[in-house]
Amino acid sequence: MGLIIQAQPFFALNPGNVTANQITIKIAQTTTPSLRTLAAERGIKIGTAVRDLPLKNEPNYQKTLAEQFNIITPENVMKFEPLRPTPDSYNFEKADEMVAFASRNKMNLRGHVLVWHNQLPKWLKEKKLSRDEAISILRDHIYKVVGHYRGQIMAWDVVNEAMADDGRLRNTIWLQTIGPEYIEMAFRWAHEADPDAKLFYNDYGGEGRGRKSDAIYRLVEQLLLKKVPIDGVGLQMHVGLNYTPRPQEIANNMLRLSELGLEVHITEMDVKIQDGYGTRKERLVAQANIYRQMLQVCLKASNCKAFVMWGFTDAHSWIPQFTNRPDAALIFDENYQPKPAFYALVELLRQPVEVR
Ligand code: 9MR
Repeated sequence: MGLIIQAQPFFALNPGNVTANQITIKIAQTTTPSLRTLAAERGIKIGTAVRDLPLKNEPNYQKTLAEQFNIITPENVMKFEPLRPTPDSYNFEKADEMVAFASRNKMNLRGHVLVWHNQLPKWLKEKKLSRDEAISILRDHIYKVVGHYRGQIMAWDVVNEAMADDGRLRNTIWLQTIGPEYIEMAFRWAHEADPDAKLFYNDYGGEGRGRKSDAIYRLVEQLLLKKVPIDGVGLQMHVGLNYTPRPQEIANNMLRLSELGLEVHITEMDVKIQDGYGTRKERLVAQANIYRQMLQVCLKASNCKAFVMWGFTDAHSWIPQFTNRPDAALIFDENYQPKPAFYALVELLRQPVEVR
């Protein structure tokens, strides 16, 4: 009986206090295989964004994270601003802690993010940069950061959100100072710094078909024609009960990217419920269906290798702060209890491949 309690990869959701003779029955009723075990059997990574503070301070956060996921993305600590407090100094402390946590728990990492227009340090935003200066700053940053983590990052989000919603390149500091070539430069520098890391272009709003996803497709197609080292496209998947791209369109988009030889990762999935209809319970069921559908699309696409959510507990999600409204967009509630969305993912991963 003791063997059953300790058997990995199962974990007790509500272990309770039971006597030795009751243990087998109790555990059988309340254990669920972990997402990471099931995902590994399906040949994909399942993951989440991770914040430094709860990782440091909340045992439940650490425990659930280690039990359930086999890939993590630092939510903020690898961004330009925290890593580069001054032009001449780098601060890797928090990011190093996360990398060490991943290593201890046999998890992979998605590095996030090398080139973005947000979360840039004040010294950089306020500086009047010549093209050469901008190139030098960005190149040094990429060499230094990717070099520091060489061999430890499975995939880097090299360029993030470079496309505007109208299908033109977003007018960012990098476009203004360097010009559109900043994108290919960034990929080449990242590849030089870590030839084994997979290099991704990552964006939101281009999951299904439409102007933005077509523009992203053309961008990566051009990069490949120029022999730029790019391995994949990240589909962020910040969606809500009222606006979720149709699964068939996402499948279609994944297929055309696979025909270019590119991988796809779902990189930042969450499902807002604040704009939906019905009781909370009904919304959580609708949310579970969306999570299920999106994982299903990924499982069916031969080039979809990772399914990463933008957090896992409603206690730590960017959405309430961003929308200024309460929400519950993730798969565990604020007390780290699994929600219908968690069970929907487990159930889908448990199904034999043929019936999916
Ligand atoms: O979740 C991140 C939040 O904590 C930060 O305040 C915010 C700053 O812009 O960035 C959030 O993460 C974003 C990610 O890096 C890129 N895609 C969109 C994510 C949500 O805004």
